[in-house]
Amino acid sequence: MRPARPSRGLLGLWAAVTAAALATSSPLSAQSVLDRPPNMHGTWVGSSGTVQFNVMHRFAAGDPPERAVRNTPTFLVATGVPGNGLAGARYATSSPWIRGFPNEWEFFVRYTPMAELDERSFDLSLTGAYNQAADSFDGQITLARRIGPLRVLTAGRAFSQAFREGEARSAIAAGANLRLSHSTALAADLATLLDRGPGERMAWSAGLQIQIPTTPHTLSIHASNAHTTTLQGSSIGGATTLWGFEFTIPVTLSRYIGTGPSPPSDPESGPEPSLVGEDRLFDVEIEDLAFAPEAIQIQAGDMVRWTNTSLLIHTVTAHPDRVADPSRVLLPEGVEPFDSGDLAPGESFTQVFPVPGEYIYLCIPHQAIGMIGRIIVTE
Ligand SMILES: [Cu+2]
Repeated sequence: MRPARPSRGLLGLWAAVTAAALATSSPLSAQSVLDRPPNMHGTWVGSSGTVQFNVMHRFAAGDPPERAVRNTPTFLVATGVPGNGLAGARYATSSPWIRGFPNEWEFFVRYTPMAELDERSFDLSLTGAYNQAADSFDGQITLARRIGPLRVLTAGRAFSQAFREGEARSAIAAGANLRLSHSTALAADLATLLDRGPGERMAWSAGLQIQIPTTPHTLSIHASNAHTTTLQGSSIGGATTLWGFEFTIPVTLSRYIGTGPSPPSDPESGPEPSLVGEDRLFDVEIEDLAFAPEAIQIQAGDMVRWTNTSLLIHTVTAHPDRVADPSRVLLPEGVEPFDSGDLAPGESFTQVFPVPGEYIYLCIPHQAIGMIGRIIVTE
């Protein structure tokens, strides 16, 4: 028998995470399977105004002679909440682990207080969840960091009532994505309950992760012995290998209800310009799915240099004819549109701004998920 442990600490953690996640500024971000292996949730948080919808299916052929194909879909719906948070639910079906409850609802809140995008050396993410089938409060802490083409993730998980069996249990997981190119990665992970019983195997997965060119969608084609990707479901493996895929669909709500994503907030006081001769040069970094800073204020005649520090291709585009929704870019009257064209990782693009006014530009490959920036040019 496994020792039963009190779950009060876990409940406390869950409450704290929930409260923290409901607390304040949201980064532009969408989920990409390039940043996480198939059975790990990663540290991504969405932007509010974007609804993330992910569809995962895993298949296994049954016993002969019928060899009926069993299909275990997991759906995820989530949206960013202010304060680097994400709130959502997973609905996982045909799970064999919770007796009498094959369909799991998992409601969760994620909070990522530290992110590499904010120039930290790692991502730290906390998740609190309620698994309705197991009637269990679940928690997860995830650490992730990038080392060259590798993104490494580790997670600790705790369940107040694992698999509805009346006991608190915990699990650990680790995985990595290896970037092969700007749009493909190999990924794998392993997870284990810390007190595995008979018939309870480690959960594993291995997959090819793909960013579908010129769309905000990513696709994972994978194999795993885990049936679902709830926190509990991804912590236990079975004897059969399931084959499957996951497709991620960010839906920008504001595209459908009018005004477009709200333009970036007021310019930050920084960055400090450098001098090129007598001209001032401001640097903007192009990160994974965001311009940093998102908004800057400069003076007429200043230069701005964008540098792609991410592993994806991006553009800097203020050209109404080249974007899906021309109303989302803005140029002062009479100013020539500009477009960097594709910027590969490491490349940069410089533009001079002689005309005062407000400029709103976006990234063509990631316009649907609100990758947008703003420049205020004063006299
Ligand atoms: Cu982009």
